[in-house]
Amino acid sequence: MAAKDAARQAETDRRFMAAAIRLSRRHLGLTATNPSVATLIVCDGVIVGRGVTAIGGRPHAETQALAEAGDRARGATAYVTLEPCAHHGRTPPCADALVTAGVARVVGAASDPDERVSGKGYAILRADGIEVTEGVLAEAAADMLAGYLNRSLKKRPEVILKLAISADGMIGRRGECQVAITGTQARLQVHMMRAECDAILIGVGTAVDDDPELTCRLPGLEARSPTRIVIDRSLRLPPSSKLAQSARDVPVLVAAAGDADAGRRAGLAAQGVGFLAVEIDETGRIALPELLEDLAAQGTMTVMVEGGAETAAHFLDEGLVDRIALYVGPGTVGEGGVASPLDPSDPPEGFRLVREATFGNDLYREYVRTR
Ligand code: AOF
Ligand code: ZN
Repeated sequence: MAAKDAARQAETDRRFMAAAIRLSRRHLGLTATNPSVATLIVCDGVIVGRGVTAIGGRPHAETQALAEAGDRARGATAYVTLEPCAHHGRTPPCADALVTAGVARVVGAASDPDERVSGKGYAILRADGIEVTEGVLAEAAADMLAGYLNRSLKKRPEVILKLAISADGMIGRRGECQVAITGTQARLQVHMMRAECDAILIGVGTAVDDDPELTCRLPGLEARSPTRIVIDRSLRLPPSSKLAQSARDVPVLVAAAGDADAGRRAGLAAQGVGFLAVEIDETGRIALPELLEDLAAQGTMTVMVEGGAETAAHFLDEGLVDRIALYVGPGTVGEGGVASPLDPSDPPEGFRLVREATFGNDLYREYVRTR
């Protein structure tokens, strides 16, 4: 291929892959234990099939895109955000489906670390004479698949710490219910983040002080509320809290020590609250690494930590935060404020800035861990 044609092809590949990555976002938080993956089938520059991993994880993206494309898949190019699977799981291998459909070329973004796939998907395609281009927009795809890749490679979910900080460096006022730090746009944005995560986690102090619901309340997306987890060593979650009261509608899991009050445990269980088995570390606190390992083993890919200062500091101190979503509001809290565990003026050590935006009067900065 002439250099100019190759450059044009690379540009076209990036354009379609960017569209596929955007499509894959649609089912983030809805496909556990599977990743949300997207496929586009492109014939003569026209998208003739599109698929995103179905809610609940199956069918996979490729089979849906191929079904929509029908005969037009023959000789076409397939754009896949994750290497097509190679294993006979609960569905037949997507690599085989691409071969059978007669696609001429497959363009992939991220490789699949799942040991049943890991290079075998691309190998099946190549063995059949399909042209394969790997790694197109690999970084952007890996960012979208961060939860899945984290769970596969580190055996724990991606931990996203969300912090809303006032201009004077506070995250709220002690003993008081929710203090408004950010405006409407930022709050809507946080609800979208909740929709895209598998679980949302708070310390019991926040549950007692703020009595939050932790649901996604965006119009039309109410059904996308993630599982709510409370770190609650001594089982202080009030049965009258919004969390306990709504446990039958949206799951609530409490991480409490084994010796916590049996009566309270039974009462919460009767309300529909579930419990996570936990270990206690040498500081007397719930051991977070083991808790995260257990959550990953159950399929959780992303956990959003939403409060409060102590819980945020605990995750930061243990080096368990992978991403920080930081909102800085224009107002001050003043007297009685609870100081943020992070200084909003300094980039957190060991993190790099990946996104910056303004939502109304609030500043948004997103950081990911560098190591
Ligand atoms: C794909 N396309 O859309 C997704 C894939 O349990 P199974 O049989 O559904 O397989 C789960 C594995 O499939 C998962 O661990 C990951 O490797 C891959 N996900 N693969 O070809 C998709 N979601
Ligand atoms: Zn598959």
